[in-house]
Amino acid sequence: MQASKAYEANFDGLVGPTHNYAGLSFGNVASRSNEKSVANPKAAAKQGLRKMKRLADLGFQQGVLPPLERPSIRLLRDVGFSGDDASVIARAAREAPELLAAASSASAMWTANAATVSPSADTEDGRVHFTPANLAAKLHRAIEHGETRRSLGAIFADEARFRIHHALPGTPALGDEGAANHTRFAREYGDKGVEFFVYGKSEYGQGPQPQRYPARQTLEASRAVARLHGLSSDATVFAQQSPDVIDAGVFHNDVIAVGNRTTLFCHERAFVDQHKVYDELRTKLDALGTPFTALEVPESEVSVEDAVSSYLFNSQLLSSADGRQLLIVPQECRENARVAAYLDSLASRKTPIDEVLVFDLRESMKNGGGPACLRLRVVLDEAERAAVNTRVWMNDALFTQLDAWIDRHYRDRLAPADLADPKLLAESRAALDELTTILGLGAVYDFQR
Ligand code: SUG
Repeated sequence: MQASKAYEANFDGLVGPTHNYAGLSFGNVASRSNEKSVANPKAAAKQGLRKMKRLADLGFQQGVLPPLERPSIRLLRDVGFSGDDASVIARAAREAPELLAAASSASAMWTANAATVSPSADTEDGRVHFTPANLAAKLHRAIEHGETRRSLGAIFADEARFRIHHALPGTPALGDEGAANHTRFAREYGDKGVEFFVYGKSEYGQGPQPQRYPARQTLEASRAVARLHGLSSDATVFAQQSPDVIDAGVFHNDVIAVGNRTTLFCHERAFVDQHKVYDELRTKLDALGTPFTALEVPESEVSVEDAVSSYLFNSQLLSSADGRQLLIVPQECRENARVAAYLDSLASRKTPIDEVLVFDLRESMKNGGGPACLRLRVVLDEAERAAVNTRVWMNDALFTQLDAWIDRHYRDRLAPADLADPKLLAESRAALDELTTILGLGAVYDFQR
């Protein structure tokens, strides 16, 4: 049977007005090394918006996911600060600035961590399944999933086509970081595919563990998501990330590997028993009549350290309508001589990558978020695409509206001390209030009253 035509849509997170550098992510080298530097939320939002626009202009299906309401007054009240909102912020700034920083993070911009998504071609009930990630490893991220679920519900509202689960219980045994640790292979997007789940450690099983930095994703969480989505065991592969690379700063699999259709682009040190992983992927894809190519980058050409500093693998691998494969990389890849040489050599090698496009995402990169972190992939067939809230698709009009909206509401400078400024909450609420109308989101924000 011919599968219906389907597309991979990318939903990028719009950077929120509180974007800042608080050093909240131990194990994420960029986050820690830029701690307390001054951020530019306006530039951050515009850099992300320009990526969305360019990819939409190139003919890709590009959607927008809204920021969450930050600072989270709810978190600050949950940890015991009381009084009116301004007093809550003032007391938190005085007594627990680290909690105020967690409550203020704009981390929902990295929508690769918003959820894991399985297309309808893979799921038992034929719906697109979403499981918001509990992000249990970090406080500032663990507070995202409830609001993320509301946003997804406002965009993928048709319950006959979309199933939005609750996040897994937020405990270390079930630590889940979403699509950053998940890739899907399929011949055409609408065909049944093989879903590839990568975990950092098993809570109850055997296996090596990182020593220096935390493994955020567990095997138990990955298996739970596959079960919830109704995926079959002959079309799923679970692989462990090398503990050594986690210790070198690879806090999510998408910092060392990216997959698209029949291609896996990764570093040679990405996985435990890497060749067994390829074999299992190849065998399971072969059973579906789907070829598989692993384009592996050796340490001798690009070290893990180069991969972490340049984010070569935090790239988007996209199939254009004419069948060419594009690699979307951050400009840090051009600034690293070995990575730049590798990318330049692609043209003369026989690889599945036909073209490389470079983007300035400096503001997000300084927090460890490259092109792939900023997007959530959702494969949709025509009917599913038509069921998505139409206002979130990027086009000239939406770009112009959002660009002006950023100009109206965003600061161009946000230092850590500014998080204590009670005006930031009012500014942020005013921005999101207006965004609700622009994106047709209904009552997605409750403004925590
Ligand atoms: O969870 N950084 C994020 C970056 C997430 C990147 N996502 C993917 N790889 N898919 C994180 O570590 C830093 C925030 C700060 O330090 O202010 C932060 O949360």
